[in-house]
Amino acid sequence: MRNKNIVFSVVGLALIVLIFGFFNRENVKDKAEIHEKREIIIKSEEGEYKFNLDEISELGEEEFTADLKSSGKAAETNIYTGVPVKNIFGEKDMEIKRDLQIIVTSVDGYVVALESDEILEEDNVYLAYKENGELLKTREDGGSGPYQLIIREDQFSQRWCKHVVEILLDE
Ligand SMILES: Nc1nc2c(c(=O)[nH]1)N[C@H]1C(S)=C(S)[C@@H](COP(=O)(O)O)O[C@H]1N2
Ligand SMILES: [Mo]
Repeated sequence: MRNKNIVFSVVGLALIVLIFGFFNRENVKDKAEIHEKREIIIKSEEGEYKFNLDEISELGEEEFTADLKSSGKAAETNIYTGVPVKNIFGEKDMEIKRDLQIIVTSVDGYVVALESDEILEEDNVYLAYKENGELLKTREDGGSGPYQLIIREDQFSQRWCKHVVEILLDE
């Protein structure tokens, strides 16, 4: 009797995993396509918008320095080119209210959470597409792009989400 219950539980769990995996398939494929085309999606309750590199670079491009701490290496100061994340939402008149979460998702499934208050700060949170004058390479080409989140004031780089495909303003 107990064995039977265990078997049912295991089969049940396996089914749940398969079903979720099936529905997630399209999602994973869409993200890979966006990554390959150097696009990015901005999302909130108000809607969903896709940008390409040209469109992003017109949203107040800035050059700035930030200290990258890669695992197993000494910190290095790099020059990045990018736009403040708040400008991307501003372009679509999406209001960034205080005390909200911003969820940044990458093509490899890495997810980073920020507070909307951090996005609103000056000179802190950027979506970068160049490092030391060169376009960030894709994951396949061994880079951290095409887009990487740079949080200048973070002491460590674990929230510097590489290969960003989506930024969600979670209301
Ligand atoms: N997409 C993605 N971004 C990521 C990570 C990751 O695994 N996937 N690792 C983070 C961590 S822990 C660090 S320290 C920085 C730098 O990573 P690196 O050590 O690979 O250069 O990227 C961050 N961004
Ligand atoms: Mo890290």
